[in-house]
Amino acid sequence: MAIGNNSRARELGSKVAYEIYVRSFSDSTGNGVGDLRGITQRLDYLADLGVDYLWITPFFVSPLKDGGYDVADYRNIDPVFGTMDDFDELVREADARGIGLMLDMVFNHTSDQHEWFQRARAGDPRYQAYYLLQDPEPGATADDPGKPPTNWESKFGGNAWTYSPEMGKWYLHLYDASQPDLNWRNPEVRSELASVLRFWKDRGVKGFRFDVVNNISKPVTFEDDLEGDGRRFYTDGEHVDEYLRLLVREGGIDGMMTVGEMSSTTIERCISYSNPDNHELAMTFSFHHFRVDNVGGNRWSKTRPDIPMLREAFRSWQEEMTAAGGWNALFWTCHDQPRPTTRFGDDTTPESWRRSAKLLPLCTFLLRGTPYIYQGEELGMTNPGFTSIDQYRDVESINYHRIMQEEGGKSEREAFEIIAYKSRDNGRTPVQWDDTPNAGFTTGEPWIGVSENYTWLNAQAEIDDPDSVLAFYKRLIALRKAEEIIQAGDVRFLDSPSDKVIAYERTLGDERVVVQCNFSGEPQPRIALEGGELLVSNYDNAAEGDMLRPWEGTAQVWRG
Ligand code: ISL
Repeated sequence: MAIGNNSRARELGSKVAYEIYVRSFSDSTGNGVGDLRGITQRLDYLADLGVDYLWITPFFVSPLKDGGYDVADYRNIDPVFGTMDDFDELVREADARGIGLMLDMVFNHTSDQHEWFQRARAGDPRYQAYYLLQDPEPGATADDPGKPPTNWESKFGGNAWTYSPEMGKWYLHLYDASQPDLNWRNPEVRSELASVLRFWKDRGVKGFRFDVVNNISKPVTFEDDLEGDGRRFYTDGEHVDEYLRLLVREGGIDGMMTVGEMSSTTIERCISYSNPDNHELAMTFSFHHFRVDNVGGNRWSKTRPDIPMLREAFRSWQEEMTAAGGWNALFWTCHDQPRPTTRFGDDTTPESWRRSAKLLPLCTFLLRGTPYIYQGEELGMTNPGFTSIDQYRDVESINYHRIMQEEGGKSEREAFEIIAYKSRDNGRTPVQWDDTPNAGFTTGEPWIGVSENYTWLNAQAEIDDPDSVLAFYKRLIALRKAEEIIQAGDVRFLDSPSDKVIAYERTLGDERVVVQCNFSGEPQPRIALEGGELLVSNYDNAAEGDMLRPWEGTAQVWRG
């Protein structure tokens, strides 16, 4: 093991985080939107599950064009989500249960409703220097501003520049036009953002998640991308490490629980961001395992996941990050992805649903890193099976539904099928708490529809069932906390006996754990090993003979 820092691995490796997409978690007021008090009311459930940290998605003042990732005021809470008193109460109550809060810092961009952008728009040069503005070509008018400064594409579709007639300038937005990118070259921007961290740390926050933080360092001059959508010019830019170190130092958060969301990144860069010697972040999220069901590299496509590719994504990130002292966040999904049971498992029969909803965490919880559960995943929640685009709320999904038809030559139905499989809203339907109307999420009209399967797939039904997906998550969390080998052991992938099987081993001293996972509904060959005891399985008994059963995951241990 090359890390040479076993105590850090034990510390980070013994923790489990849980992501709350606040709008869809639990509504305490009946206005149809989840809120902070809703979280407080569910803390006993979360404590019983056994998680250590709650990453809560943005609840700051926001016009909610992008679900709160468009922040208009970093220091105040949007009334739709509650008040500062609600927040303080949540911190206290979570603390009393040994749970720390992690806040989501959206520092690549603000909302266009943020005071900084409003002032920039009104002509204040000090605030214009907070954003990335470019002059238009000569002769530009409000009606005809000419060509945008570059051909870069916004991640949500369309050009990444919008012309502001008030300023007479173009501004860059890697996301929606209502999310102007901040200018991190400006030291004032950097210190403003560091002070936001201190503000929340002083209120008792225990950690932070940084949104798309590897996109903060943009080039000095902007040029067309003749090969792609522009991302190669701003992804993992020249100064990201330096800016992160500064932010961590000035924000006073070194050594805290931090995770950076790294979009289109590399293993090499993530080693740098998460190696403790660099005093940047504790760990990183990367998305390579979400590429396994892109057809021809295109995310807006639908196919079953390619398991050898999935194995290679896990293998390379696990082995290479470990070898160089990096640390991975382990996750199957988040608020930007469809439900993993539908996507990587099989939710078409009750049996395959239950098995595969347990296989997925078994496969990742025994890897090296810190697991993140996304709300409802621990229940095995599925894509909702919406039937019309009117049921979707997400700006990205609605844009791409149109773009696929206008530019991709798809019929409405073809475009819709892809949205129904890949849309972020598939993971944003309300958490299914019980079998009462709206799944116990709200007494009002939910902001987005509830999946119809809530009548049988809900927390209340699973809490009392020892064979439930929920019970299995609890077991895995307890196992991770009990076993040093899972927290801190080395990791090595084993040759797969079939292209549907992912197998790896963990080792620590003379202990060894071997994990084998069958990502299919058919029996698949397994690596037959002598001796060892069953550590955990999603079947009642150990696999016998040389086959894994449908969706079987098994871990065996040798205690040296
Ligand atoms: O959402 C995606 C895929 O559906 C990604 O491209 C996503 O935009 C990317 O992972 C960045 O996500 C983060 O920043 C976005 C916000 O919309 C996402 O919710 C957030 O997780 C802009 O702030």
